[in-house]
Amino acid sequence: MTGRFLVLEGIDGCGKTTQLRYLADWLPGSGLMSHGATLHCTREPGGTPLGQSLRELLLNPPQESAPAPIAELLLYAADRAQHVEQMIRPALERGDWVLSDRFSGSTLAYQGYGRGLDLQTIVDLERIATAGIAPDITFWLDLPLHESLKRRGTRADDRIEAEGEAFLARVSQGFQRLSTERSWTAVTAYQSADQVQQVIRARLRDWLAKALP
Ligand code: T5A
Repeated sequence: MTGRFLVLEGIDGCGKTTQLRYLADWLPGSGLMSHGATLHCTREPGGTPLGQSLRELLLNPPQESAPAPIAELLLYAADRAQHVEQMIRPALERGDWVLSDRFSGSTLAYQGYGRGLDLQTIVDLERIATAGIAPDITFWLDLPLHESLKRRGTRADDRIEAEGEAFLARVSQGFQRLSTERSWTAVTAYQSADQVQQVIRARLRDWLAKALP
């Protein structure tokens, strides 16, 4: 596997999409990617055509179709299995770079710490769904809850966001624990988008300098 797999994680509204766009503009000309490598930007849920359908079912289900917690967990795992098989693994095998808005850390944070589902079951499912693919580096955008709520403003909540503040607080604590346990790169997201981006770029350069021979 010669490519690189980068992931952005964090609570809703922490700025992942914004940072992903900045990285997508900068990375190809940054000199960090090897010659001929392509950058693929993607997200979970919804990184494949099947995943796009699953995303709709998960976030905006038709009335009375909202999944029960275990069904929700399995749908996120199905989205990931398809994403890895159809998109991420082939790209990495070609030597390309993949930049994903969320990956398996989100399932531990939301379904594990948020919903209270068994963490070991989630780790077992992660192993099945990812089939050995793991991010090379995960940036955790650390944002206080009140700022996340403020940034989301009056935008309509999806089904997960509508779980409310106590749920999001558990998710947030989960991300904090995961960041330590999994040695993620923590970035303070409570600063301007430009400042966040500069920190991410610096941390990425440092990491690549150590990771590359
Ligand atoms: N989920 C997902 C699970 O429960 N389990 C799983 O396994 C997975 C994979 C996905 C939902 O599914 C859940 C988690 C989610 O609830 P989503 O729409 O993909 O839903 O994810 P969200 O994270 O909710 O997407 P958002 O668009 O809400 O948040 P982002 O991408 O983190 O934030 P962004 O960049 O869109 O920014 C939000 C707002 O803040 C502003 C932006 O302009 C925007 O208005 N902003 C800033 N403002 C001030 N300072 C900054 N530094 C700013 N950066 C951005």
